[in-house]
Amino acid sequence: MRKRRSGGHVHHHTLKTIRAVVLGKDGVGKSALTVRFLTRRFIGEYDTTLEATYRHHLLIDGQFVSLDIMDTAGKNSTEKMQMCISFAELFFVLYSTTDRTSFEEASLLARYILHDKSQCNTATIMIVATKSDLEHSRVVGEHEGQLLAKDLNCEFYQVSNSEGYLETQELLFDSLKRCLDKNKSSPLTRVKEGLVETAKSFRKRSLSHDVVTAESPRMMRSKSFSDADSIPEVIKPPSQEDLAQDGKNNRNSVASTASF
Ligand SMILES: Nc1nc2c(ncn2[C@@H]2O[C@H](COP(=O)(O)OP(=O)(O)O)[C@@H](O)[C@H]2O)c(=O)[nH]1
Ligand SMILES: [Mg+2]
Repeated sequence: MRKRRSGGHVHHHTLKTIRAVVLGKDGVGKSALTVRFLTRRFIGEYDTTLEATYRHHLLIDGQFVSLDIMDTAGKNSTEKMQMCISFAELFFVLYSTTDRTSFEEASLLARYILHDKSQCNTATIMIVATKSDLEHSRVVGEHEGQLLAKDLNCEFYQVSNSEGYLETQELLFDSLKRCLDKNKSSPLTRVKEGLVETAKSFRKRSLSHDVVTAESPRMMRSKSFSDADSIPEVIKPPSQEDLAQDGKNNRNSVASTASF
């Protein structure tokens, strides 16, 4: 599973931007998942009204990716959904395995995105069931989530935000990879690049060195992140010009979107 991510080939000159949004009923674990994506940590209590967009740099199969991820909160109005659809190409639609109404809402949200004409060819939707650790409180079976995803031709993941980070990291990387693959020009290009990647992957490197998990003090904006220990080291992305510029944009663009 990790080999796929450890290709040694690095495209120094390209930085792909992927915009993602995390959706779902309040309480399903959107903030918990976002924080797992960004810091690998689980804090337990999150500001329930905080809506924010974070920028995160990663390296996936030799491709530098700048991920803008919006953690939403509050009612999912039509206006808000339209804004999310125009913002993002990648959608994490969450429901809690312990809350059937959240499952129904997730179904509506995913259908809404799919039926929006401007997104029907480009959106990548991941249906994510959360709180799989709370087996005793489960009211939505795993097969129900699988069926929904199959029905909508989306991907399905069931995760626990509270127990470990590997499955949430896997979800993140798989979804970003899908977005990158969608952007690739042709099947032939894909085959060629695949061969190059396979050859390069003989030069094995460890996951921890390949996956750039940059995080920044902007997370300190929320009280929930005030524990200095929860801020992992900042790993400098290697393309200096691109990323110096990007860093500037970053400070401007990372802002609360509480005005939805
Ligand atoms: N046991 C468990 N609790 C979770 C999980 N995900 C989130 N929570 C908890 O559920 C509550 C709501 O999570 P939060 O991320 O704030 O939900 P949001 O409103 O969708 O952003 C918090 O108390 C979290 O600690 C999970 O996978 N397992
Ligand atoms: Mg939240």
